[in-house]
Amino acid sequence: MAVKIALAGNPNSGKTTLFNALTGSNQFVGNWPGVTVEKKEGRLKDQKDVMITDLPGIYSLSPYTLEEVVARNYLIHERPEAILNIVDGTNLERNLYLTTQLLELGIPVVVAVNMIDVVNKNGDLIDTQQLAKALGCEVVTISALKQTGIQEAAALAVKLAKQGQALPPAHRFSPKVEKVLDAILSQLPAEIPSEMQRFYAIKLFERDDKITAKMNTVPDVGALIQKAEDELDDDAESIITNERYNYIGSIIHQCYTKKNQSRMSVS
Ligand code: BGO
Repeated sequence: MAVKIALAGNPNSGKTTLFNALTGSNQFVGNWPGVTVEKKEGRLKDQKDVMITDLPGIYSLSPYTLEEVVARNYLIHERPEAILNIVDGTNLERNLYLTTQLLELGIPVVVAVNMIDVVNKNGDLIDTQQLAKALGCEVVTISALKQTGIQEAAALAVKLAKQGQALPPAHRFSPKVEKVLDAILSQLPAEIPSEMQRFYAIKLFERDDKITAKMNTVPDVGALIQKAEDELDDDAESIITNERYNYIGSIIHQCYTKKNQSRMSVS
C-alpha cells in the first residue's frame, strides 16, 4: 500500500518548488472535493509507492479560509502517515505558527527549513538541533530551488510514516490553560482517537464550531471556557493565539542568530 505524506506550509514557502522537485512529472492535478481549490498529488520520483499530497498554502489551521478548512479536513479525516512541513527559513517566526498547530494533530512531522541558501548568504544561523528540541520533531534544512537536502527530507518523512508514531508536541500552554485543556480532555468522547485528543481539546477551547460539528457527542465545556476567559481577561481564541506567539518568540530567540547579533531580537 502507498505511503501517504502531506506537504504543508505557508504560501510562498517554496511548496510548489519542492513538490515539483520531488515528484517531477509523476503528478495528478484536480480539485479538492466540492470546492474549486486545486489539489495536486504526486509520487516520489525514486519511490513510486510514496504519494505526496500538496495541501493548499495556509498560515494556520483555523476555520476562516477555504484553504485552511480543506487542509485541516484532509489532515483530520485522511490522516496522512507523515507531514512534511516546509517553512521559509528567512521568515521563521511567521511560519512556525502553522508548525505548532500541525504538531498537535498526532501525525509525525518533519520540518524542512527552506531557503537555507538565502539564510546562509545573509550570514544568519539557524540552530536546527535546538529548533528540533524546542518543537519536539525532526528538523532539516533544504533549498527547494537548488535541490539540496530535499531527498533527505523526503526520506525522513517516509521513515517516520513507516514508524507510525508521532512524538508528543514539546509546547505547553500556560498552567492555567493546560488545566482547562486537561478538564476538556477528560470529557472528550471515546469517538476521538487518542492521538488527536489534544487537537480537539484546543479546538473546543477555541469554540471552533466546524470541529464540534464533526463530533457525535460534544461535551458541555462552555462554563469551563468562560471561567478561563474571565480569569485571563481575554477571549479563548486570543489566549491561544497570544500564547502561541510568545512560545514562538522564545524559540526564535534560542534558535535564530542574525549576522552581527548574538541573538535575534523578537518583535
Ligand atoms: C519566484 N531558495 C530560494 N532562493 N528561493 C526559493 C527556494 C529556495 O530554497 N524555494 C523556493 N524559492 P513557490 P509556494 C520568484 O517565483 O514554490 C522561490 O507558494 C520569481 N518568480 O523560486 O512558488 C521560488 O508554492 C521572481 O520564487 O512557493 C519562488 O509555497 C523573482 O520562492 C518563491 C524571484 O516559491 C516561492 C522569485 C517570477
